[in-house]
Amino acid sequence: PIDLEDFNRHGDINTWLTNQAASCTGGVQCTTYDIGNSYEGRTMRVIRIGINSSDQKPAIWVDAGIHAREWISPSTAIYFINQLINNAADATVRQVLERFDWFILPLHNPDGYEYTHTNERLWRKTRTPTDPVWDCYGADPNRNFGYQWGGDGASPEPCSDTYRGDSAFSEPCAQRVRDFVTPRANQFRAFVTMHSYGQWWFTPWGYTANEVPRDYDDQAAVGEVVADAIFAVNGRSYTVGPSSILLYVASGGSDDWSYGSLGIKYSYCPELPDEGFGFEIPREYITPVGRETFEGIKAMANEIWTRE
Ligand code: 0X9
Ligand code: ZN
Repeated sequence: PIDLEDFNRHGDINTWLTNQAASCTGGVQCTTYDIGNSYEGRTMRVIRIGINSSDQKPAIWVDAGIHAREWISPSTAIYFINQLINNAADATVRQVLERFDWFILPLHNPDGYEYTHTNERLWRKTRTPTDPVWDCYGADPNRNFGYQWGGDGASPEPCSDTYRGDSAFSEPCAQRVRDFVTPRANQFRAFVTMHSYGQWWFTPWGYTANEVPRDYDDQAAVGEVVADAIFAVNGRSYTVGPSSILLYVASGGSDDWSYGSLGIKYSYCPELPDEGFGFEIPREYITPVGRETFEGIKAMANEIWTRE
């Protein structure tokens, strides 16, 4: 079993996903998809949650844990899943389940995540061997996606923490997400990939600061609705805008890919809070951060629904 007020291990999270899916009641339908394995052979498990689910229903994609050390991101995805399944009697939860199917992958990079539990708390990348001479491991999965891959802010050096990988989608985890999301792209109204830290609700582009997307005004307006909803819960302020302008230029991110390659208009890369602890935000914050972010994402869903 997992402890919802603690950070959990990959195997326990996967078992919990299966058990949660089996326990869905009250008209809520849950399905799990094993979308493939990581480099070290760990199963990547997605859960779909909705009311009157179908392959045509508008859907929202949420993934977490693409960067291994950003533990508050998977814990927040787990908070979402628990609320969507076990609090579906709540009118606002029910409404977002009626309007959208929710596809949630709580651990995009399970090899890196497990390594942060067993060996090195601040590991960021995957665990594929990259340089036998220097004994380096891992590519940055958020530099490995195939839109503007290899551009600015992504290192060609295998030992770098922002190594882009040998080629676009060289990392098994990035391939699995690509192969699962691409055929469903028409269903997805939003793509949200959760990171930490800094309290930003990033919009594209990541790869360039020289132009903003054609849809930027809509992307930013929906982002501001999210920020307001988050602020209303615990008073934490988020800043909305392109990561390339607010933080730094970085190419090959999954948010740029979902928008640029798949055309999913509302593509976001939130950076969850740190409370001054950086990546090592303590477990006491799991519930408050989960709660406020869940309010934010419900507000996002409803704002998108209203606009369509
Ligand atoms: O650098 C990243 O991948 C993200 N920041 S983090 O501290 N979590 O590593 C920001 C990514 C923003 N999106 C793109 N650059 N596409
Ligand atoms: Zn990150």
